[in-house]
Amino acid sequence: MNARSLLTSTQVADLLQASPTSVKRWADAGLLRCVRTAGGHRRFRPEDVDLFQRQQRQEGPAQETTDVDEWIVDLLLNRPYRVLSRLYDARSRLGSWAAVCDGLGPVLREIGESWARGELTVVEEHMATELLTRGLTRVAEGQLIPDNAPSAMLMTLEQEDHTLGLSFVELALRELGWRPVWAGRSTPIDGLGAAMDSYQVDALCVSSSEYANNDRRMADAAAQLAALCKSRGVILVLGGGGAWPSDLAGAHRLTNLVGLRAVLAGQVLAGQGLAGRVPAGRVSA
Ligand code: B12
Repeated sequence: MNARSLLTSTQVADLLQASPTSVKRWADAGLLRCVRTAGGHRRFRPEDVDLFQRQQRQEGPAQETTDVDEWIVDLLLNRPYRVLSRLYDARSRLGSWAAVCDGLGPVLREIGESWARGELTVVEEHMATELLTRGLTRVAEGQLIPDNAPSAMLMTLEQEDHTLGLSFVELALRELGWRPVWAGRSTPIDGLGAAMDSYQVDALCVSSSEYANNDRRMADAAAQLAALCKSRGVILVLGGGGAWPSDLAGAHRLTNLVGLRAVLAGQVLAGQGLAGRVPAGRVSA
């Protein structure tokens, strides 16, 4: 294709009547295909813009990624009822809590970038993310899970305070009929095996944010976790934007919650002894 027939983000924004920031966000989220110039700028083929436009029309305004700015306004203005109503509205449109939480990824990333650009203060960032966490917890705890349901321990590694990914995991788990067992933030690997034994967990879900960008440290931690899980027959799921190794035997490396549904439902279908403990009707992906 001739480089001159490619469109810039601003030209696409004009065509779609959106802001260039939204266009870049759609591209980065993989919703709108783009190519990069040698200088790293995004360029768009007209047919990809056309396809995106048609998909948007078909799917209507249901794409969670399109209302990032509205989410951020409600979070920053500390509107708990609006946040809850947004969560339930998104659930009704997107069909699963996993999809809702994946749709919240761009909201959090935008909050992080606004903070890094100096547009949000640390206090505002804390307030916005606390409000979201509280909303997610409130929704999650409304879904009661029987004590004998399969369970997953949720944790982040030591020095990792980013727990929102775990709140996402909790919602996705409960919807599948799984019971979350919170170890939470900055959990040491020492003593983890004993805890997994006494709580008899079926899976270990570990979240790490982009802050966890030390490849070596992440690879070491992942190997230790894989060994602990393998010897106990526990499913290991490594999620979030951190630098987990991508090809570790004995671990599922996931970057979204919809994938978690697929992994856990797959485990049940694979008949690994959990099927009898999952409430009927809860296991389909
Ligand atoms: C909220 C937030 C905080 C909050 C966390 C509150 C909380 N309870 O979680 C607080 C204020 C505590 C915080 C602190 C810090 N933060 Co902070 N934070 C963020 C922010 C805005 C969102 C993090 C988040 O929840 N991401 C969740 C989603 C969006 O990201 P994700 O990891 O891609 O996960 C997706 C999937 O993988 C899936 N998923 C996640 N986990 C799991 C797990 C499983 C099992 C599965 C299946 C799926 C799954 O869910 C998501 C949606 O699909 C990010 C911005 C960003 N880009 O992430 C910065 C960010 C991560 N923070 C950053 C920084 C620098 C810090 C601090 C060092 C700031 C400081 N100077 O104190 C500290 C570090 C604290 C620590 N020791 O961990 C930087 C890291 C940059 C870097 N590469 O180092 C970021 C990227 C902001 C930025 N743009 O600069 N932070």
